[in-house]
Amino acid sequence: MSEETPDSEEVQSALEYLEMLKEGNMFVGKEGMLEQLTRLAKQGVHPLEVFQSMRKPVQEEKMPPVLSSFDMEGIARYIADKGCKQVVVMCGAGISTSAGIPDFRTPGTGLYDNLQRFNLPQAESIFELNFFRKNPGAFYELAREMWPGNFEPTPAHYFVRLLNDKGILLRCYSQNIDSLERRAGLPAEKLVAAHGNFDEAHVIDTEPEIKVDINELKAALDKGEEGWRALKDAKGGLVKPKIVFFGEELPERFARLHRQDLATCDLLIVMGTSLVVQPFAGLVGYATRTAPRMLINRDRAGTCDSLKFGFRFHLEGEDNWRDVFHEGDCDAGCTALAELLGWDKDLQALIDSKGQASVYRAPWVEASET
Ligand code: CNA
Repeated sequence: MSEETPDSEEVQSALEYLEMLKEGNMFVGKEGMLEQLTRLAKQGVHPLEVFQSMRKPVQEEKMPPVLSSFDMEGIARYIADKGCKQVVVMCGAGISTSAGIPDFRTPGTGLYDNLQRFNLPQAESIFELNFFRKNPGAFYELAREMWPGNFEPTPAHYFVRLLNDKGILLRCYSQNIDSLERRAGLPAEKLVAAHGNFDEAHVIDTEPEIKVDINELKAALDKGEEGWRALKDAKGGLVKPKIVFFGEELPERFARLHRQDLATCDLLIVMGTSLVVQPFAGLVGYATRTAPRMLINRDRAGTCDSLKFGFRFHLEGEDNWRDVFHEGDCDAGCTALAELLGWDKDLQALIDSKGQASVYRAPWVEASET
């Protein structure tokens, strides 16, 4: 995934690219531009990224509206009238904050504002491979705190489970590494843990990859520095849970499924994410053009001025034919949608029983199954 802080290789490559353009006389009479690009390159921003962002936003062909109203009521009506069966959910750290797991970017409470104790050059460094190679202790301490088992699913997690039990969930794409979707009872085939999780561990920088039992890593981390150093010696390298760091590839499952899923979805629900980490954020733009999209979040994210084919809910009239922004907490938003669909008792039963309750299929799914 990418949202990296500059490392020397990136800076080097960006500066070399600029040098090449300079030799080709690209900056004659445009010295100011060269100066600015050099400054950005030193921060790790490649000139190609700058050129790309200068391009005009991609124009989308408008469509007749696919919602009767551009709010949650409109979405609920659409689900029932259309008989949705292929809902895709995308979620991020915001669906787990009410479980007690901080997100990354919420000012004050987010992880990035609370990592000073690790003495990091920048907050993001804690999830960077280069930094981990040199200073694994910081990540290991954080991993110990966030280790699954210490937290319970939230109503938003049970809502995703509810969509599945109703028979209308195609897939849930999660950026979260806390595995709470699975703990809420979502079957493995319905989840794409796009940034990995704590299910498996591996020795970094090994090809073919050396796998390590995750419980072995957990036991080592519980012993503190002595434990992870001993594990490193025993395995011939640092062991890390299979969560995706900045600069690492996303799991093969993400690559294999996302295009087809988004091309066939009949509704996209996005929850609790700032939509700034790529390639995950780009999924919003892959949703088929006739599928309504709803963002449930504390703040706006992923609009088309920042994301290719992103949300258009901030645009007026015919410029928005399918997008809804429901401002607020994920739990409240999910509960409101369940209520509008007449599924609030089912949702509550799942929450109260910690996922043990059984739920009737959506009427249109039941009718098609009998
Ligand atoms: P982020 O960038 O921190 O954004 C979170 C978004 O959710 C922000 O827009 C918040 O305003 C919003 N938000 C926070 N709490 C709520 C709430 N209760 N209801 C509604 N909105 C809320 O996190 P992203 O997920 O967008 O960033 C992707 C990173 C976060 C992934 O790589 C994850 O691995 C990583 N992460 C995961 C966890 C986890 O597994 N629980 C925790 C922290 C970070």
